[in-house]
Amino acid sequence: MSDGAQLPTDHCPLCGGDNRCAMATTAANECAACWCKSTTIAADVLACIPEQARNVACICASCASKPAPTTTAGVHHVVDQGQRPAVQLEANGQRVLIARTGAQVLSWHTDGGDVLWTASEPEYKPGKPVRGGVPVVFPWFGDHKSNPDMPAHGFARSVDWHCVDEQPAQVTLRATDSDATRKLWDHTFAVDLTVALTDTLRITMTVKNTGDAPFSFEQALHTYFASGDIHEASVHGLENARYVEHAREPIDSWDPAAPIRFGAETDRVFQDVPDVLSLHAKTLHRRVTLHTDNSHSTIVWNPWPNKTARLSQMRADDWRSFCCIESANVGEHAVTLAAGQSHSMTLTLSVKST
Ligand code: TA6
Repeated sequence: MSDGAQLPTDHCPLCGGDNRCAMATTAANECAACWCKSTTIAADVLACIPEQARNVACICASCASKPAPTTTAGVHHVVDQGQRPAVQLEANGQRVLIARTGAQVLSWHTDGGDVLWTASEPEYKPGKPVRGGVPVVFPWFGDHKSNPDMPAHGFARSVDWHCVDEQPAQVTLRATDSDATRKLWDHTFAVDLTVALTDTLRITMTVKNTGDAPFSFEQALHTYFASGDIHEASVHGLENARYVEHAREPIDSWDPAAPIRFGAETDRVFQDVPDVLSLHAKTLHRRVTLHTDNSHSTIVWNPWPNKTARLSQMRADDWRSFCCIESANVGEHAVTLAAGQSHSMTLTLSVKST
């Protein structure tokens, strides 16, 4: 299959046998539901079909009926809502969906619902982040410091990551430099994102300098949390922390010694932050605790209506139901790595009904 020879269309690409189409043998549909017309075959099975064989030769009835190949317990290679390659983790009745594009955690379903939030008009496009879940920000945060043509929040959330390790209900995805990334940021690197699901969701971002010169980078796990009614939500743990407000239309005044409540556009970068924060989503009867390791910055963001109107994938009232609490190292806490050095930042999320 690897020599690129023209594939026989009358043989099953999986077993080479007669490929009377798996679905054509059903009474009604003449191949209507077969993978060559749609993706009704389990994604794990589909993933075993060489790329060049897809949409060329139908797989035969026996291969189509085979159970998906054995995978690591709790790890399934699937497709996301945009038919993009993704990985689903399952454990303790919970499931997490991670798109390979950007290694973006898209959802974390628990018995209390999705702890993460997705915009109302999401776009699942190749090379594009979905607005929601946990976009990975690297190697710079926000707008590029000197070139407005550069992608906001860096390029990591837009490139294709690949799976380098699987453990029960845990996967590690990796992105490395390429001609395209070196045009934007002329360094060689490897970034790993390890996502592990137990009764918590743990995300570890490890950056390695694979070059021969030092480099500095900023990073964030830009987590969108379902907040319930944002007017009733509060963020705890950042009391009296040093911050800079970046909102264009911020609240007139607020008490920095009190938990954060939302009454206007909020876009605050906190520095020297504690390792434990929490979101109280009152109307969801939910408290989410964020434990971090090696994260010295936190950004708390809600766009309020006027900025929401300027954002992609959003419906006008989306601002009412989410807030971002982003575990990060930005600004003065940007990280510098010598050649061959690595740095890891970990976010562990736990959720409790209240
Ligand atoms: O993290 C807060 C922030 O920098 C906001 O200013 C807002 O721009 C948000 O990120 C979303 O950025 P994005 O590029 O995903 O639209």
